[in-house]
Formats: sequence, C-alpha cells, structure tokens
Amino acid sequence: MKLDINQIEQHNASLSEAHQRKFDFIANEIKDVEAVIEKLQAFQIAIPSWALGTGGTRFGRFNGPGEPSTLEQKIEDVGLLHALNKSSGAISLHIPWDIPTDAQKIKDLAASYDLTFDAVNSNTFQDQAGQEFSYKYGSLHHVDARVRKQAVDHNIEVIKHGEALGSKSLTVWLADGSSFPGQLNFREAFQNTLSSLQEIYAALPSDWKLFVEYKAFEPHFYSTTIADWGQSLLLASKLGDQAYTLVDLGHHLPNANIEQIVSLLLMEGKLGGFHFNDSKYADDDLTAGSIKPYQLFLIFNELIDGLDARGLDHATGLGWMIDASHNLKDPLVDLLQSVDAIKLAYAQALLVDRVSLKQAQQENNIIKAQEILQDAFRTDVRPIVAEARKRSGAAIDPVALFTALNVRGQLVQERGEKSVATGL
Ligand code: LRH
Ligand code: MN
Ligand code: MN
Repeated sequence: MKLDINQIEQHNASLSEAHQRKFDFIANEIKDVEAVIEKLQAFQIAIPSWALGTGGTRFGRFNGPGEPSTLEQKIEDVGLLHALNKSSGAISLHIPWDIPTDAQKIKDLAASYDLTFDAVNSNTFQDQAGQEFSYKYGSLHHVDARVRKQAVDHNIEVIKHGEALGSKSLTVWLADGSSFPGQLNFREAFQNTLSSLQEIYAALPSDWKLFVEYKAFEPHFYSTTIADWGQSLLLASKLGDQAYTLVDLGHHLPNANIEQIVSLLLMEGKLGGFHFNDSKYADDDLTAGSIKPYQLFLIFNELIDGLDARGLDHATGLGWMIDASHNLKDPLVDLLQSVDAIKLAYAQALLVDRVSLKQAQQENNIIKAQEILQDAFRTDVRPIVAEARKRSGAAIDPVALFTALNVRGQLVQERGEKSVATGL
C-alpha cells in the first residue's frame, strides 16, 4: 500500500490549529527556530531491513500480523514510514537475510518511494545452507585460513550487491569471540581479523566507507574479538582512511560514557556510523529514547559539537541508522517512535547555547554548565519537530495517523495474518 498525500493533508488540517498554538509558543522562545527546523528537515535516519518484523528473543518469537515477507514488502514498509515522517529516506540491507536478486528492479522500487540504500551489512555470524565451512568458532578471526577466506569472500560479495544498489558503505559486525578462558589466543585472533579486514578493505570502492562495529559481549561471554571502541579504532586506524568505527548504543558495558566515546572518535575523524536503540541492561535493542533519553541528548550534544568542529554537515557527516528489535510493539509504530525520539534529542541538542557553555567551562562554572544543558533538555521541542515534519509534507503526528488509517490492518489484508519477516 502507498499513502495518499490527501490523507496526510487531511490529518494535518485536523491538527493544524492546536499545532500552531503550541508551535508559536515555543518558537518565540528560541533564537533561530528556522535554522533548527531546516536542520531537522534535512536529518534522515536509515531503517534496517531486519527491524520490520518481529525479532524475538532466544526464548521465543511471537510473530506480529502482516509482516513483510519479501524485500519488496520491506521496501514498501520503509516507504510507508518515510511518507509518514519524511525522515526515514533510506534502507539498510543485511545480506543474505535480504538479497536483491534483481538489483535494478529493487533500486527502482525504492526510488518510487523516494528511498536510497544505506550501508550494506555482511553476515558471518550464522551458517547458511550450502556453505562449505562453519562459523561456529568465528569468521574473520578463525584459526583456519579457509574459513577466513570464505568470510572475506562473503564480504566482497556484499560490497558488490551494495554497489549495484548505490550503497556507499559496508558495516562489518563480527560475533567472533570466545566463551571460555584459554579458548583463544587474543593476539592471533586480532591479527587474523586485521588481515581479513585488510583483504575486504582492498576490495572497497574508492568512494565507500568501511564501518567496524564493536560489541562488548554476546553471543560470546568471555571475550569478543572486536569488543570495544579501542579495538575497533585500532583496526580502523590500521586499515586506512576509508575505515571508521561504528557505535551501536547497545554494545557497551553498563554505564559506559558513550557521549565521551563519540566525542573522541569524532575528534580523531574516526567516527563513521551510528546504530540507535536503547537499553536498560545490554544489547536490548529497545526503542530509541525509551529508557535513557537524557543520555541520547548528551550524545547528540557531543555529536553536534564534534561535527561543527570538523565542519561536517550534520545530516551527511555520519551514517545514521536505527538498529532495534521489536518483540511486543508493532515494528512500524516502534520505528516511528524511534525516529521521533532521535529527532527530539537532536532538536534539544541544537538548542544548547554553546557560547555560554564554553564560557562556563572556562570559568569552571559547573552549575551554569549543568543549567545550560538541562535547560535545553527540558525544552519541549515536540512542536518544532512536528513543524519540520509538516513543512516536509509528512504527518504532524505520524503514530496517530498510522493508527487512524489502520495501516497494519490494511497490510494484513494484503499479506495475510501469518506472513513472517526474515531477519533476526
Ligand atoms: C549485533 C548487531 C549488528 C548486526 C545487527 C543485526 O548485535 O547490532 O549491527 O548486524 O545487530
Ligand atoms: Mn548494530
Ligand atoms: Mn546489536
């Protein structure tokens, strides 16, 4: 299904008066509200193809109705999101979960929804049917050179798929690690990973980026070969200028200061991409901003500071993506909520008075510095984000419109109650 522009206009007209009242109230309080709105309109967050169905946990999966069972249907879903919020203009594919067999057709279909292709993701953490060697004991770090070669070849194939679609980056996340002391020689595992990544890097087109994603633990529980930003940065630095660290918010040990991590990576020019989600405990993959909204704001505060310091455009300077898993809520609604939460945090961080903050820091005026940050965080920017949506031709309240139009009900009619998405 495709949304009709009239449906959005009608929805916006019905909310127009109340929205205008709230917007005028806050717009008067903000110095350059037009600049904030423009930045919000430009900011796009890619949607991963694996987040459109039910993720499940290792204890079970309770499928939702009308899940997209083909890549075409996943593109249709992202098209719906983008029509509702005009902020989800790209899709990120995980291969082989989603293989674009006819790339041109898939590209054209995406273009018909005004979508482009974000990073492509390789998968060497599961065995696929017909595969010669198993990844049970790892992939790029494996003790056996034949397994490493198989994993390298897969990554090169993923790059080729990405090239056909117009992607400009490859994200590599490895499950490689060990669950028992003594299982691995850490140095050899790291060296093997580096030389495998070097082979992949050599196959990277010159206008592409390679994102090295790290994760503290899971599926292994004693060591992970690329466990933290230090290990990722080391690899990215050794690989070269086209290699960067990718930060997934759920991939840290509890209470890690992620805002400090992103600030230093950006300073070094080595922060490449971002996976948004939220968590209480570990890689919980919950809706962005649902657990720690202040942390999300503080991260954006550092991102803006760092991007501005390097003269980088906020919208295009880094690869922005959601990486979440949906077990209870409708994935499409959850994704609308995530995109909204990300934009709210971004808008709040744009309000930070950076000149005064710098001055407060110079004077060691902790109270003033805290007041400046919290003043921005406690500003209700919802009408500003809604105004940006409205001006872009999106819905003032995407979740309300999704519900009012019974989008999921219509998808169930088209796809059936029992259609199941591939992915996590
Ligand atoms: C690993 C991860 C990585 C994968 C995705 C499915 O936990 O964050 O980005 O590609 O989940
Ligand atoms: Mn991730
Ligand atoms: Mn993850």
